[in-house]
Amino acid sequence: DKQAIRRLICSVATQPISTEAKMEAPKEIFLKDYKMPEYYFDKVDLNFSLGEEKTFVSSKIVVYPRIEGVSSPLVLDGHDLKLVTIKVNGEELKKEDYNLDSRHLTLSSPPSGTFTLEIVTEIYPQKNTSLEGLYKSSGNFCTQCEAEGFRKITFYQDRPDIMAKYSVRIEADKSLYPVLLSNGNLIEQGELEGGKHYVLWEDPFKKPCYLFALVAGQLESRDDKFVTRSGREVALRIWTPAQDLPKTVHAMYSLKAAMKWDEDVFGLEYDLDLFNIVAVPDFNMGAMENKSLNIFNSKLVLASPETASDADYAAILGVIGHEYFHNWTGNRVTCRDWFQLSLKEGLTVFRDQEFSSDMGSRPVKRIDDVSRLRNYQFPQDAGPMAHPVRPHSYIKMDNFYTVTVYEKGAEVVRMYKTLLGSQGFRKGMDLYFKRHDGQAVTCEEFFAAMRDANEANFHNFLLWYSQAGTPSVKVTSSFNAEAKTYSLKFSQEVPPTPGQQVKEPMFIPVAVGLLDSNGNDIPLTSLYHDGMLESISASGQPVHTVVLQVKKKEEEFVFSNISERPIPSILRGYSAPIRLESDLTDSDLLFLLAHDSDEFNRWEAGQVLARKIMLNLVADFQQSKPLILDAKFVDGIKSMLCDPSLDKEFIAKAITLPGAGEIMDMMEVADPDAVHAVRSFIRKHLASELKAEFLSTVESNRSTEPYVFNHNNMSRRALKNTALAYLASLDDPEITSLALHEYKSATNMTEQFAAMAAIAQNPGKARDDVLADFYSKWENDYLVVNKWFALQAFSDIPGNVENVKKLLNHPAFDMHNPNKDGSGYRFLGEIVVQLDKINPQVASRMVSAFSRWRRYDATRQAAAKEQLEMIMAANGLSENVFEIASKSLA
Ligand code: 0A1
Ligand code: ZN
Repeated sequence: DKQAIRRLICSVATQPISTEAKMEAPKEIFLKDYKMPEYYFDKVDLNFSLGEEKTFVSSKIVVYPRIEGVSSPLVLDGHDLKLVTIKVNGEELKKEDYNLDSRHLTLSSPPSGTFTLEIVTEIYPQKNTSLEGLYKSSGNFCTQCEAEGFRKITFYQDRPDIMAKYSVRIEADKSLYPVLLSNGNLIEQGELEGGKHYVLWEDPFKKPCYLFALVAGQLESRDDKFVTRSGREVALRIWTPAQDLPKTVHAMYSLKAAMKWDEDVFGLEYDLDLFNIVAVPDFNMGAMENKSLNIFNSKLVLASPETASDADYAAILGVIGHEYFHNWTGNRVTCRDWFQLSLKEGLTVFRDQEFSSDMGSRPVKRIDDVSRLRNYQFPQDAGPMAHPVRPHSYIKMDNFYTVTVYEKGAEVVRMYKTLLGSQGFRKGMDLYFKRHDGQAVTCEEFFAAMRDANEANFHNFLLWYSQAGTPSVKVTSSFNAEAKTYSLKFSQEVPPTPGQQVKEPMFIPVAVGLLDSNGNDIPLTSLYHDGMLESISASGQPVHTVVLQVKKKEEEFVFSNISERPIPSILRGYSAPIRLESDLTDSDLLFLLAHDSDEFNRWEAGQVLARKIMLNLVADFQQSKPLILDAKFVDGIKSMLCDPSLDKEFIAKAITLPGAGEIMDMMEVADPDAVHAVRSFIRKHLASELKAEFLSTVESNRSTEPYVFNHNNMSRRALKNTALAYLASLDDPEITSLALHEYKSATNMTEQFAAMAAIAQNPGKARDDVLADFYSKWENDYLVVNKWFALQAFSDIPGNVENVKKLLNHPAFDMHNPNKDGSGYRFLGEIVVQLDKINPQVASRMVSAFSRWRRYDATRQAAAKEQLEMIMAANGLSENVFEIASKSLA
């Protein structure tokens, strides 16, 4: 089509493409501006020639216009690329036929029908320190394309609604890169001249470019297989450097468990004959769900009893599951645009949470997930970076891989299940796949599938996607003995967040049970609501938990046939991501702690009580009053600790105090010193009052059996380690030698590390010695050394910043540490500026530590603000860091 080619409008490239291209003013991108692409890509053939200095990438793309016969400009994204040649329908374009700037390659009027576009680019993976696009990690090539890294590999419409079928040919030196991997099936391989070889991969499924992956290097695989329920045999391979292969047993177990679980619970089968996982040491996130070629941060693959803790084993199980589950929720059905990220992430986190629950203890998993939400997501939702589960705008998408999109997003998915029940939820999922397999869709489509499959009335549920901020719900109760009714009155408030001053009431599912005076669940029969009497037990079966649908700013529900004043168990299983305030008394809470059949709420009752106590003590501390701990609280903890009927991991959770972050989040002005002092005081007090019980807990939970990753054994270790940590707070030489004994006799990392951590609570020679010993044991295992470092970096001991600096010059930092001199702030500020030049994604994550500066006292505020301003003034700041720093100062 020579005519069409000649018609391409010529303009001048504004800037040469180079790695030093100047940053343009950061541009904010809005959801409301979404436009469908003018062109789609059908088939993409990529050809990589991997070299030591440069890599050539050739692409051949079949392009067709959205509307046949209409030609509009085709804008391709490209960043840090050197354009070598560009052809349309086989004809090379001249410089004047296209427009090239530092971020785009524009063909102003391409042919108006289907055409082929061929582009050759030159890239420099060896120089790529950002860990996005194609880069090198420990000598191997690997890729990371989500969210917008593919544009660093070749010119492309780098957006998830462009889905195409890919074939990938890779050629490279055979001795340096014996293994060459990409997505899909291996079609062909062979030798080439000059010591080179090549492979050809073909992925039969359409995919967005963010799911593209390539790996090349010296790797070996652990091989296994999985037979799907329809009888197809899938080859499973986990790739690592040869010496790490023994540490992939647990990852393989996790993968097979995930594959089976997705079949059993969601009826979802794997769709190719090969599934690869590659572990790389340099990776910005946890892992990535590239189609059939998942790439993982090594710490989420490699484990052995001696080097990985129970928490590591559990994280590996969860993340292997997460990435695998993305094959359906993310890959087969993907996102229309990046604002919809939670469509795949919230849903997939929900799925991995459920998987881990089914593989271990459901209540304990729920407790962990809710704690995480409270400690990380609540503060985000109350700070300058607060954004809805589906953000309205972003400068750099990388900054929106957040606890809000992931964890709050998972809570939103969980609410559908709470409202619809397991079967209704499954019907909704089935319909979602039936309607949208192979498509790039939005959160509304997920909502509609849930609604339509169940003919449900979801009212204003979609507000969960658009309103930021954690709703606050107050509930007051009253019992009417004559009428035998029990009323719960709810009122809700959603706090203002940046750009959203006024909020509408949300649709909040509140799961409620009522306990009688013996602690048993009262059968619930009917309730009055909106002037109507509604039956609760439609099937005639007794119902012990009912899900109230709170939709208005103020709303009352009245249970009938209640003959004694009940103790309410509200928000069972944490049925909505809200802050709940109730009129429960301390004795109600102690009663729930002892009796609630909902284990989550049992734990929660203890936490509510602990939070109350901690906040009161913080006030006392601030007024220099003596600190006194309520004896009833000590008794409550004691009875949990000594209750043989309880799950040990549950006990470990139930006797652990709420984190400092959670308490500061509830304060008008966060006071880290006071919270720290109060938390230490309570821990010490409990340890000294319950010393005998803690000691016997440690003793009775030792084991000489070899390490097994299962709930029983993990529970035992968790309880033992929690008891030891309490005891160590006493800073008593006898306890130190006990901990040292545990440290020396430990046969697994869980117990060895916990014993070291216990000793390291207190500064002194024992601490220095055990840290030195541990380091010398493990200095050759970087994953273990990372743990060793993290322990010290996050330590509470006085003067810790100097320790940390001295140690490794490592960027770790805890905003909660009391470092009034501001040296910690300067330390972090400098690191951010340096790191931003190398890896903007990680640098911007570190700036987030400053983002809640306004919550602190004047001295800390000044120190943090100074650093934020210093960062903003730095030369050549990345968009990533710019976005967080500027929003934090706004
Ligand atoms: N989709 C991955 C997370 C991920 C996101 C971005 C990345 O690079 C910037 C890497 C991984 C997941 O949810 O696991
Ligand atoms: Zn994910």
